[in-house]
Amino acid sequence: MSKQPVIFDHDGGIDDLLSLILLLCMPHIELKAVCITPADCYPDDALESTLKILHMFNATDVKVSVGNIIGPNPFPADWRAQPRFCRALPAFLRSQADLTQCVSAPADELMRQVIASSHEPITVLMTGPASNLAAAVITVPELKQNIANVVWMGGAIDVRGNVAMHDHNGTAEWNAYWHPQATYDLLAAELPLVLVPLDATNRLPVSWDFLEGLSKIGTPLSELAGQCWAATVTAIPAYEFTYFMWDVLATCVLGVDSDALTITEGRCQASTNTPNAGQIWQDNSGFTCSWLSDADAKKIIDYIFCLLQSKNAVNLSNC
Ligand code: AGV
Ligand code: CA
Repeated sequence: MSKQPVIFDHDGGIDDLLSLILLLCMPHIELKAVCITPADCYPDDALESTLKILHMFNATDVKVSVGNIIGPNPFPADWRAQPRFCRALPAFLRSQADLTQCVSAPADELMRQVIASSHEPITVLMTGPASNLAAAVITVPELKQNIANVVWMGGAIDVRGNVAMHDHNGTAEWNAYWHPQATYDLLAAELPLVLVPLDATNRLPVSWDFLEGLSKIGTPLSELAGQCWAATVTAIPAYEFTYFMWDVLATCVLGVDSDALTITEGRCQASTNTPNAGQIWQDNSGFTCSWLSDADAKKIIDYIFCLLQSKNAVNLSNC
């Protein structure tokens, strides 16, 4: 069976890095490129951690680029600094960042090149704002024909959002809010899109039960993942500040049995203005898309635990 080619566009958060690890564990996935959106991170941290994770998996052929599109609504600085913690872990310090994997073209251009040159329609997984893909398909609409599907962690459809700003009514999710125009443009492109909104990710908080289950696996990879997730628990237990497996769930959509997922098809609209910039809601006159309206947390966690027993991390002997 041939592998499914994938472009991964992430924004360097702790769960974005965990998502990269899980993606590299999936035997049916062939990662072609990693695009970094400088959103919920500082891009130097995100680039170095990305290259080091690729090295852990000996993924030397994967091209990497940092984007230069900046949305109008910056993430809080505390959140952007959080993933620097991963850089300080011994397994990251011991790993090597191969800068020759970086291309000089910005991330939206790398995306165009990789989509256009793919021998079969490619999947785009996005766990940060949608800016790079939106720019790529607006400038070169023919690319749409070579996109098999798009999975995007973004939106809050029938639940409240997670943006708490003075000029916002709380209906948006942060990835959609960082660059509301890109959110609108992505929906308007009517790609074969599955949104992974807060409706589904709310099922997967990083709980103590989850961390205890993870601690029992005992592989170098599960230990490393456990250390990364441990860095998120200072957010527990206030609801607004709970850390969820937002991006990790979106990543699992690429590989978990479909009976773990409830996907709803419909039409959605997105706002680009205050007070609800970045809100995505169901609207019969909106754009065709589908979204993960629910997820079976137990099946997803079993799948994550299974992936973390992968032998793919050949350069990660111990932590
Ligand atoms: O809204 C979820 C998105 C995901 O892509 N990000 C974090 C995930 O990578 C923003 C975010 C919401 N709440 C946060 C976030 C928090 N408490 N800390 C860091 N980032
Ligand atoms: Ca993210």
